Amino acid sequence: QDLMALHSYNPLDDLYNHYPHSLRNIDELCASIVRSHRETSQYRLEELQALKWKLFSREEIQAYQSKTVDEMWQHCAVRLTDAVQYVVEFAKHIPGFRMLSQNDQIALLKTGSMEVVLVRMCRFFNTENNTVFFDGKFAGTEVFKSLACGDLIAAVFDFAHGMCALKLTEQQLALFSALVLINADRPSLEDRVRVQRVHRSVEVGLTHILHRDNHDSLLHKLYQRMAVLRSLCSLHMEKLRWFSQRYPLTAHSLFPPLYKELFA
Ligand code: CLR
Repeated sequence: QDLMALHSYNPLDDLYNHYPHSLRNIDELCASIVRSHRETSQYRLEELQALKWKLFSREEIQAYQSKTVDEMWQHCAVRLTDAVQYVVEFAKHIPGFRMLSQNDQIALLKTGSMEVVLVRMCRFFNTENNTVFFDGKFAGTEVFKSLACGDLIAAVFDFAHGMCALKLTEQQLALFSALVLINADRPSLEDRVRVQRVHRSVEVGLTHILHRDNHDSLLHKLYQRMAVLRSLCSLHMEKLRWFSQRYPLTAHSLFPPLYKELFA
């Protein structure tokens, strides 16, 4: 419904008309976000490209499939938490993020870090065979069978596929990740106005980069991906509640503390 409004609103117009002097600041903001993304992205694209066809063997896949539900959940929770930790590092180096209160930083990470991990997943995804880089090799959905949440896995792979189709550059991906993270609609924020202000400046930065890259039409598509992200993350939370109910001991004592802190 609001998509038309979104489409016609260009934050750059505001900027060019009223604050031509702040373009330099926007460039600086973009540069820090891109640097932070680069320094926390774990693997460079060339490295991932070189590993692209390193697939799990039939035996290795069988070993994953014969893990118990709670063993596999624990294993994936550890991997996810590792990825989340890099997102926390990424956030800390976004200029406006550090200026927020600790409460608000945590509130943003609680709901946003998983979304950013899923955005980043497209760098680790091979669309030619629908596999994701996991535990050192590329894994298809069948590797995650013993988690017993096929619907979530299918939706996550679908999302990665859709993100890949947008063919974002590393800079666009960095700015989009920051935009996803700094969202004034998250629950339990103390200073929404301040978060909104940082959000706006990142939005201006992303718009600026897309404009420069001659790709203005991407903004609309990126907003659509944000809606899908929200539904994926609530599905993740739903699965986690289901799991914790069935395996309270694993969830309580074997999940990484950061995973529990952010999602439980
Ligand atoms: C995402 C991008 C990060 C590196 C990374 C690490 C762990 C990966 C994750 C990526 C993508 C999603 C992933 C995850 C481990 C398990 C998880 C493959 C590539 C799958 C979808 C299982 C989720 C299970 C939960 C329900 C516990 O920079």
